Amino acid sequence: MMKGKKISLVLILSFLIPGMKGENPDAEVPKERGSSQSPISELMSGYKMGMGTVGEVSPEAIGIDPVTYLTTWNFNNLPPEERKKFYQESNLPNGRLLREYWFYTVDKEIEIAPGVFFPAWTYNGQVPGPTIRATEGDLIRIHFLNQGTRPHTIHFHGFHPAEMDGSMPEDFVAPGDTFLYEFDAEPYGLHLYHCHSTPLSQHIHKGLYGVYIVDPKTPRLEARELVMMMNGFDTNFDEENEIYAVNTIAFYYMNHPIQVKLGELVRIYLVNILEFDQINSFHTHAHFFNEFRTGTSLSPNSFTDTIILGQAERSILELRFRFPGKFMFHAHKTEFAERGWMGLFEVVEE
Ligand SMILES: [Cu+2]
Repeated sequence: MMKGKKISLVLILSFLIPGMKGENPDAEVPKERGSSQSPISELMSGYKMGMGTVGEVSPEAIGIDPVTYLTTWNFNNLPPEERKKFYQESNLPNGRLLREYWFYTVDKEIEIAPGVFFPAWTYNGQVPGPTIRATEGDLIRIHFLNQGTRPHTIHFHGFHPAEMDGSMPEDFVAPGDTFLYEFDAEPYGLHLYHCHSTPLSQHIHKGLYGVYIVDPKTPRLEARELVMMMNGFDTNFDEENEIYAVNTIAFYYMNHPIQVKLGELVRIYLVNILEFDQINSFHTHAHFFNEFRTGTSLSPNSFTDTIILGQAERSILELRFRFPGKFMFHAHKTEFAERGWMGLFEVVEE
């Protein structure tokens, strides 16, 4: 990183201060910017400009492959027999659909950048936790078992009775204990869940959170759908984050670009759970998106390329890519981007 800053500074100085060029009459005249033979590309060749990490994380780094996480809800990444252990659907006599989940908490070390390990608290061994997805009006039932070492809960955003809120001391589930959460899936939109045990900042930033999607009864348009949780990690426990990411692993989608098709409708379920920092943001390069804040209306709130979200704020984003190639997306808080919250879409023609 420091090396990059020095190179940039020298380049800027040489372009801005005429005297610097005059000192060396034999120096070649810099070619036009954008030329493949320019001094910039020579200097930067073989240098990643801080856009990524060296090395790779292990396949089991966060309990789920971040590429798989993008398109996984209701454990649809698991083979049928394995999936039944964590998710089952059944029809109730009144015609409603019951969606049952088996969740547990467990302490687990995860790898958030190559060689950077974090002692996480997890739902079902993964960070973020498993994505829950229902249709408005379904009945959701969650069998919760605390296998961790601290009292935990699952606090859902969305409508539910007081005894299902998972936020008061009497709601805390002690290690080894169980609790049954049950509530209707409403309102339709994009929500989240997280532990609400105390101290809350610790229970959240350690990794106990996940995405909760409620689809409207009339489905949204068919789209390539992607789940993204903006998060961060305080690796030295000074209540400031050292690593920032979307879906936990720093720069993962720089090294593994998210494949999308030219012209197809892409829908992003974007949630911000970042602890300690007041805001997070999301920016797409060269393309604009419709933003549906909290996903609770079918009319977009804005058409833009950058949004800002506080903790627990979330938006559904819809866009179509107009050009093939690689396009960055990242926090437009530069510090976060440089510390891992940066990725690529790779737009391919069919
Ligand atoms: Cu907790």
